Amino acid sequence: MSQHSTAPAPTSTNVTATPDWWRDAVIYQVYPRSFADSNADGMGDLEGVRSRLPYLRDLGVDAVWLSPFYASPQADAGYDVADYREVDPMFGSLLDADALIRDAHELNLRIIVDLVPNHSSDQHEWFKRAVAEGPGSPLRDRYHFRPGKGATGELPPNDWESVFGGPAWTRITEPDGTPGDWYLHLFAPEQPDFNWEHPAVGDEFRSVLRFWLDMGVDGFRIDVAHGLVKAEGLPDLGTHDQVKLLGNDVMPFFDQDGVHEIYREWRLVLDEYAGERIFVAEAWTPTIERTANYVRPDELHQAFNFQYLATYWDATELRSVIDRTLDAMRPVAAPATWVLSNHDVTRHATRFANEPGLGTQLRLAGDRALGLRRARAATLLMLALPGSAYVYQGEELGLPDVVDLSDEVRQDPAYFRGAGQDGFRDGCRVPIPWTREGSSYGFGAGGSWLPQPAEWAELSVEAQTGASGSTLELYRTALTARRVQPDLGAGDSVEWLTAPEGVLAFRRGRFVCVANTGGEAVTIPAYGEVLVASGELTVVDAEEAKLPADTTVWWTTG
Ligand code: TEU
Repeated sequence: MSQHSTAPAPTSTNVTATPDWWRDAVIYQVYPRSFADSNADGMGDLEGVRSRLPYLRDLGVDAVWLSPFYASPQADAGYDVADYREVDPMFGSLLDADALIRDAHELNLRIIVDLVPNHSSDQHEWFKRAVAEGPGSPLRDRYHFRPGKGATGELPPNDWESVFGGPAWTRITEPDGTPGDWYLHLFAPEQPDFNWEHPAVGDEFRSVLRFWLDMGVDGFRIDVAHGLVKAEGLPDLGTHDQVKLLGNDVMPFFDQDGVHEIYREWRLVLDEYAGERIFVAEAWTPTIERTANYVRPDELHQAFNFQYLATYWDATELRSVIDRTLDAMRPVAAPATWVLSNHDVTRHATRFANEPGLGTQLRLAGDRALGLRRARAATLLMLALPGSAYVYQGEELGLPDVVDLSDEVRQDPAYFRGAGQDGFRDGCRVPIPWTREGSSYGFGAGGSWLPQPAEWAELSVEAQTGASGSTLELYRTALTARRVQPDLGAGDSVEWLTAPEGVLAFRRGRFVCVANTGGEAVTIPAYGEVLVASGELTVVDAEEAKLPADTTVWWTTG
């Protein structure tokens, strides 16, 4: 937080002006339906989030990113937007959004909203009219409508598959009842992809940006930022091994060079507004080097580091991804980002409770205690790295994924279309336990849309607050340290120190971070004073300390 000593000055958004605040910001992801429920309908809402803002301020984060709360039929938990300028009644109203933004700013928290430009809901006005107006409707050009192949058009126009499984095309029934054109949806059928070659689409989204910027938001997380532009002619892929999100070649529907043009235009809009507002790209690209293209100086500010998220708890692999990330970001002068969990992947406490190589969507509980120990250590490692870090709601409580949800309560469309796909995302979306007792452990007074396990009473905010050694207190201590210590978070490099096998050690100014990813305790030099540790460390003498397995420690060296 090198620049956080800057004198407070009012900005248009009322938060303290801190130049480059986003370069080392810790950004907390709120998944609104699962955070806090103010009206006892079992579903979280904006009022619920507002009531918990003091908790987020005390946790020590800089900004809050909210997953979508727009008008939506909720076919994909709000990532199917029917009206980009409305709040879904399930989450509240525009007035609630306004109150939330204002209150957050009073508390010096910034608000980032989720923008979903790759596709709309099939209940969006444009799409409904495109279908209802019949063949030849000019609104069809705003999406990807195509005639089918085969004698009667009975086959999809190309071989692309949806990320959620099955064909990426659905055939419509024309107003006269006959089978008609097909439309493209890289996700669920209820999420038709926009045609970004059509100027009306770009005009609309620049206007939507302005709508929320005028509301006072501090930035946007761009959903599927890699997907907006499709290769000319929508060419067949010719293979069915097509929906792996990382490490593939560039796909005709992902990471096309044309997307960068869009972001250069958006950047001009954003920069008209005071207060250093930002864009963060949700861009799944084959390599971190290609991710760096999204954060060139005239494009977006940050991009999620999914290569880091997909790395197992292993010193060699972690060091390699950290080096590659920093090397890729340096030439474009963008901050690295670090993320371990979000609403699309198995929580890191559960990933690390299991064997490596199982991917980021599993339904195995694994060794819970081991997973939690590693998750805490992984978080401390992440928070010592230069750049910006993302925390997903509930990870500060050490929540695991809920792996035994029954099919009746699951809502993730990826699960139900999952012909060979992953799609176990409900397990990381279970509502937050705030209290030991009460309906849904304080989430709300009306139960919770996904059932919470009974063990979560002891993982609640209430149970962990002030409890020495709790995961919540570990996060608070680490986040506070980041806020007050200039050397954590700042810069664009780490100085690696010699360390035993399975151990990562690096210096960051007046700090040393040592992470033991191995299964045995190791003896390491006592680098200074222990600032925070994810487990019990034995200081042997003035020179040496014993670092237990799966533990990270931060030292201050002077
Ligand atoms: O996700 C994009 C994406 O490709 C993956 O995260 C994907 O959802 C997952 O691997 C499928 O199993 C974004 C959102 O974060 C996600 O919640 C949405 O479902 C998706 O876009 C569509 O909007």
